[in-house]
Amino acid sequence: MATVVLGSQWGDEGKGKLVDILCDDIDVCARCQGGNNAGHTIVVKGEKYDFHMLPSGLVNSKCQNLVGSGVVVHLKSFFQELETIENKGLKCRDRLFLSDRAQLVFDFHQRADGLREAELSGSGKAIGTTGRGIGPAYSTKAARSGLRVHHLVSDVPGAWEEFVVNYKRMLDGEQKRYGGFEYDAEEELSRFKQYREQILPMVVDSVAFMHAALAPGSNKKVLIEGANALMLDLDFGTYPYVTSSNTGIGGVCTGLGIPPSKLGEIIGVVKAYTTRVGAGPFPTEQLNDIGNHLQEVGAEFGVTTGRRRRCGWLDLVVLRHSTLVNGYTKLNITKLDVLDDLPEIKVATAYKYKGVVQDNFPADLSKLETEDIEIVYDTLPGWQTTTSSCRKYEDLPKQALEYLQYIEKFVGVPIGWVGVGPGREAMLAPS
Ligand code: 2SA
Ligand code: GDP
Ligand code: MG
Repeated sequence: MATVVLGSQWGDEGKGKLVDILCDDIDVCARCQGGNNAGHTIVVKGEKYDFHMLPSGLVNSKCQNLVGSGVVVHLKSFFQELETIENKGLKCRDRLFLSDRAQLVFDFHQRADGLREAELSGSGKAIGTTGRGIGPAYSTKAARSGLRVHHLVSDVPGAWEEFVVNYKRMLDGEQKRYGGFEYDAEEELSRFKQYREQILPMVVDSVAFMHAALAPGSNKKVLIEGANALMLDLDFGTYPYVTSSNTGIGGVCTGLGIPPSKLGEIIGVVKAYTTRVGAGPFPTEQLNDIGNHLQEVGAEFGVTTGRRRRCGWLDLVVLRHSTLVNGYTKLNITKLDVLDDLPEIKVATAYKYKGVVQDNFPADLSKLETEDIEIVYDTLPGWQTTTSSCRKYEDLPKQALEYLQYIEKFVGVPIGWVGVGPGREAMLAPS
């Protein structure tokens, strides 16, 4: 059975750190969706690793890593990321695999991403994407005009010529849509010819790869690393202020070709407060000293774009919605230490619309923008002492334990881990 790690809020909960810790005992780590929009930071013995498209399991030298079929792959960034990690002393190439069904991201997808954002910003509706071409690449995939890894590496006669024809058709489509921007197609195509040789040894049929790893008797332990988070899910997040993949549990099955019956533990990673990067609703956002305090103490900057993250209180309405969709069996609460100095801590427990409690997170985001919406908070006492040096769950201050129990009780899912710092050693597990 595969263990799954998913973001439960708007991303950057600290998924990478948990994945790294679990990978100590994992044989295969797989990414199922997203692309190099993600940013997963891992800190090992003071050394920092930032992963964007590659699985965080690469830090563990015994772990094989798969970029699954649901991922959109910008090959230039793929190789740059690989080189950056290898320069830190990790040997990766012989244990990194790429699905033959993964979609390719071209530079024109990134251009289209920027041009669409510029278009939307005219009406104040820009999404605040990472500019990595994620939306346009998933759009060409859904429109059935995209190119996949197998198209690039095919040895069928005429495959390259066919690749070029389809590439030009796709580029032409984007240029028509965005007013004929200048573009050096020949340069990109010649690069792709080189990438072909470079990726060939890594390309696998990921369905066969995953099923071999999960086969009874294979004795392999598999972990699936979610990217982004449920509130950025294309269907269940704050649409249209979302990314273009299914970041929830659905994306795990569709992005790897494995059935739900192969899924074991589903771990929801929950930041002890909430952050969001990019535009869109954020009911518990604190545009005040509290928000600034969380941003500064939590060092909340985007790992991919360097953008300042918006900050606010923990939103249990969001967490309940996320739990319903993803079916967490355990939670990892992270960055508890960031709350250390606060005299009191608030958590949102309900939204009221026109005075009536809403049971679920609304699909209609405009409700959240009216004066008829009220965010109901509960206030808990802070602990005002440092937790970052705690190395046992039981050593956490009483008020911190009560805060954790409050979350556990509200969502009805046990806490398996609590983070009190960025390093591997700063992860506590209740006995
Ligand atoms: P996109 O680029 O099309 O996926 O953007 C759509 C929305 O999804 C958000 N998004 C993210 N939110 C949080 N973290 C992400 N990764 C980076 C990080 C972000 C960064 O780890 O810090 O560096 O800015 C991520 N990726 C996508 C995005 O902000 C849009 O709201
Ligand atoms: P991800 O996208 O979910 O993997 O999260 P990011 O890596 O984008 O952001 C989480 C940030 O918080 C990273 O810089 C981590 O090193 C850091 N981090 C993770 N867990 C903790 C924690 O428990 N406490 C503190 N202070 N930092 C943490
Ligand atoms: Mg991140």
